[in-house]
Amino acid sequence: MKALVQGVLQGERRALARLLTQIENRREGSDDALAALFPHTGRAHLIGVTGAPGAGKSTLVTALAKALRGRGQSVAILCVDPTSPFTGGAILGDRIRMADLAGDSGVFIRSMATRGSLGGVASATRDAARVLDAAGFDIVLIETVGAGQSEVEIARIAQTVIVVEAPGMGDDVQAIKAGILEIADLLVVNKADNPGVDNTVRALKMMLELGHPVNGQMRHHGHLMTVDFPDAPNEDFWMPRLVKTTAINGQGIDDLLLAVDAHQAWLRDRDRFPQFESAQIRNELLERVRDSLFARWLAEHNAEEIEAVSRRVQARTIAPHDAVANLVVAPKAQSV
Ligand SMILES: Nc1nc2c(ncn2[C@@H]2O[C@H](COP(=O)(O)OP(=O)(O)OP(=O)(O)O)[C@@H](O)[C@H]2O)c(=O)[nH]1
Ligand SMILES: [Mg+2]
Repeated sequence: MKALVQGVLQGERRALARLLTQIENRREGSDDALAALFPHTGRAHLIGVTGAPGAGKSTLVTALAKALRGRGQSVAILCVDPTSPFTGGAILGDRIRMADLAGDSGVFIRSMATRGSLGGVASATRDAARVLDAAGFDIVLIETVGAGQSEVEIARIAQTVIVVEAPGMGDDVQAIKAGILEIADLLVVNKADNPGVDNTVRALKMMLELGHPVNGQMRHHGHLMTVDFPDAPNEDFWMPRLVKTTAINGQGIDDLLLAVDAHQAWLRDRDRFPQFESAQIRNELLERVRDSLFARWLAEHNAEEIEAVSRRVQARTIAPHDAVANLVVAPKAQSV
């Protein structure tokens, strides 16, 4: 894998593709390869693009990549599909859609089928993004379907998070998943050529204003109220920007790019990148510690043991809380 690492650092596409596969499959030597690349990371701007299935994320990412290429920036696209049972088809669709980017040496497209991947989607995505970062891409666009936990995990990886909505999906305020707006730095209402776009924009604007402490206002027990922020002046909150796009014809993409730039400048001017990175690293370390302790625990306990304890819990002879205490503390021979 050493040769692959060298190849990646020299910008060789084949080496990059092969190393990503090796790492995705957690082949022996993956960790060493990642460690060798790590000093070369931290330069790319990572942009997460998430949202409901079919909102137009891939189309938007393609349009965005074209616009970035137009400015001379190199772009890597990472499509993460953690949930879809139609993974093969979805990836094929994305490939066809993104075909107009093919042949451009400044663009690299990669789909990750992370279903059942060891160590989880977040860490697989993080590793792949790091390889792309080390390979020297200016921008790494990471597309994931907003399905539960994954969009929040992306927010921890990307510096800028774009949440994509489309008319008919976001009109009903209840339909907007709690939490997804909270991670949005930029909110895109795509398919602006469809009817109902203004309703969607209005609903989202309202939600954004309710959810963010701007203009000295914040939500308190569900009520909008005016408060002072002595330690946190208003300009220290990034108010998510809302951009209307029609990804299929490129309308609004320039505005979106300006909004991306504005967010980046906002982070840079406040020297937020180191802060962001240190929080991210802390998260990662805690996640990895948790995973490694759990892996160790699993290796020390067998299925029958766990089955036996779960039967005792079901029979009400022991409470779950005590069962766990025993399982975690007791050495294998005498557990519970
Ligand atoms: N009318 C219209 N259709 C669009 C627009 N953007 C995307 N579409 C269409 O919407 C469909 C879904 O687009 P995708 O880009 O695959 O959406 P996605 O969010 O990546 O979908 P998944 O990855 O499957 O979740 C495709 O048929 C696109 O051509 C748009 O701005 N207007
Ligand atoms: Mg897609």
